[in-house]
Amino acid sequence: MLSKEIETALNEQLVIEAKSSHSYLAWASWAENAGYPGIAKFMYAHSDEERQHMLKLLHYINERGGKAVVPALDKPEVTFNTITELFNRLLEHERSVTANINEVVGLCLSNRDYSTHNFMQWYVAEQLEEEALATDLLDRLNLIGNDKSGMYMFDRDIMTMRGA
Ligand code: OFO
Repeated sequence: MLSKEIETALNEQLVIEAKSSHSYLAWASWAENAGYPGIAKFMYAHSDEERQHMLKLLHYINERGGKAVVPALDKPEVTFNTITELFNRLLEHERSVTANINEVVGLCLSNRDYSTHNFMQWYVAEQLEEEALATDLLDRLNLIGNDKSGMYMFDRDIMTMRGA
């Protein structure tokens, strides 16, 4: 049985994952309209992954005797002038998700909830991967700069990448 404090923290994390999925969906649509089919495909795939992260929490909360709450979501922000700006936003976003996950992990330890601590390790590993990928993509974009053919290749290459 989950403690109230852990149940609340997990439900807050569920909101964050739902918002993530929503943001990636908005970014995908933005990229599609801006003429970047590869980036759009990557973002759509990532949006689906974030939804899975949300579902994983939802099932865990319910299975452990808590009540998962499906939240209402605000319209995500999509005001980018460049692809680099979009990926900077993405990295900043993932860093803030990691910080939230670390908070939940710390709370599990102080509550001696080792099962949830164990469950959360999957998210810790996932965030490591996501931040590493976002950093790598930003490094590439910084190298490309304003080079149009470089951007074309970036969009082509990202098409075959896993949505982090
Ligand atoms: Fe849920 O992994 Fe990113 O945010």
